[in-house]
Amino acid sequence: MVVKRALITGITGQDGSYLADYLVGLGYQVYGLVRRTSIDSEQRMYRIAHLMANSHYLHILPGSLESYTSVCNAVIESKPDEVYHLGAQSFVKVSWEDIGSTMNINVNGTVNVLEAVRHFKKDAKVYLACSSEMFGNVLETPQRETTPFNPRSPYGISKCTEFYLGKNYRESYGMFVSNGILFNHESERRGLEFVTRKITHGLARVKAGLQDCVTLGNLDAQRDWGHARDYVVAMWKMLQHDVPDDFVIATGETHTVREFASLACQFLKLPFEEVIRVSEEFMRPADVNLLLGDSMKARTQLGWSPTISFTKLVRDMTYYDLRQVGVDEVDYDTQ
Ligand code: NAP
Ligand code: F7E
Repeated sequence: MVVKRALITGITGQDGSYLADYLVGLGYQVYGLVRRTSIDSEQRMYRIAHLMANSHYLHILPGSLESYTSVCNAVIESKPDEVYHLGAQSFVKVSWEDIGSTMNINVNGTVNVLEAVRHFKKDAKVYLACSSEMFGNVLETPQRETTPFNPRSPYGISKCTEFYLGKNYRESYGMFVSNGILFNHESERRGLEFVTRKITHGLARVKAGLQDCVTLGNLDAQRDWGHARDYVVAMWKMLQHDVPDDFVIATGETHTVREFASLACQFLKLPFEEVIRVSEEFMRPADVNLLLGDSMKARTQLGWSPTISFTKLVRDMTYYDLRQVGVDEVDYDTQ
């Protein structure tokens, strides 16, 4: 049997780590591009530490997306059948505070990946991590592949550019480049800066008596939240499809930040009005108010569908964070 080889950028992040788990499980040899500063950081490497213990399947290649040379070296060394380009400055709020890095990493980084593949492994199939943030101030609901983009943040603009780069390399060079338009997906491995994990981690600390409350921004924002473990399967399925294409990946359900926080409070038996506060500090210059995806194309053409419900997502994240702060979950109602 031929063993497939995959190169993942962003392997230390939420999605990269779940994708590495999935591909190793399928018998792939997995190569991960990791920044030098992160290789030495236990905090940055924690999501793939369990895989590092089995280095027969996982290979770490030092490099950064801004450095064309390092991306070329990674492609030459890994000789990938499939490239999953997940590395990015992915936090929307920071994209206003540091637009330069956001564009350098997300736009120039994508050019570097596509050029390195074009020059050194043109037959590799490429996955690009596009985003529902491209729909921004939405022009249609639900949002699907044909919905016009209307981004509201520098991050959203960078992802629109990534989308068009993918389409252009497909059309100009005949390369297999697929764009995944993924709606928000979360997990126990989500970064603490994103609202879902900020809520579950913060409330677990409140329950443990380590802080009084969790302070948030826009509680009315609505998101179509799925679980990252389901979404990495969609990435893989896109690269097993006969032709490269663009696919929306979403659950088809939307919930407010308030609903997410209130459900987490219910699981922990905490009074929402007392433990959730609001501050201007966490508001954005322009927010995306409503996201709701229609993933019918992926469901019919890729045979993909989400398996983890909103309630299970909130419950799993909440109890995970509770265990992290040393409180035993069995004392709480898990229904
Ligand atoms: P994440 O947890 O923030 O991970 C980002 C990854 O990118 C990390 O491994 C990070 O490495 C790496 N990275 C950042 N700058 C880099 C650079 N200059 N050179 C090399 N690597 C760099 O993000 P995620 O949630 O897994 O998302 C994965 C991708 O999907 C991103 O492109 C994101 O924009 C996109 N996306 C995410 C969602 C979502 O809801 N999660 C939805 C749609 C699209 P370090 O550890 O070194 O920082
Ligand atoms: O915000 C509101 C905030 O930072 C969600 C990234 O993975 O998904 C993610 O981007 C909503 C926004 O995710 C706080 O204003 C309220 O309306 O968790 P978030 P995001 O901006 O939707 C997309 C699809 C990506 O592609 C991105 O890479 O929650 N909100 N209060 C807050 N958000 C944060 N972070 N912190 C708060 O205190």
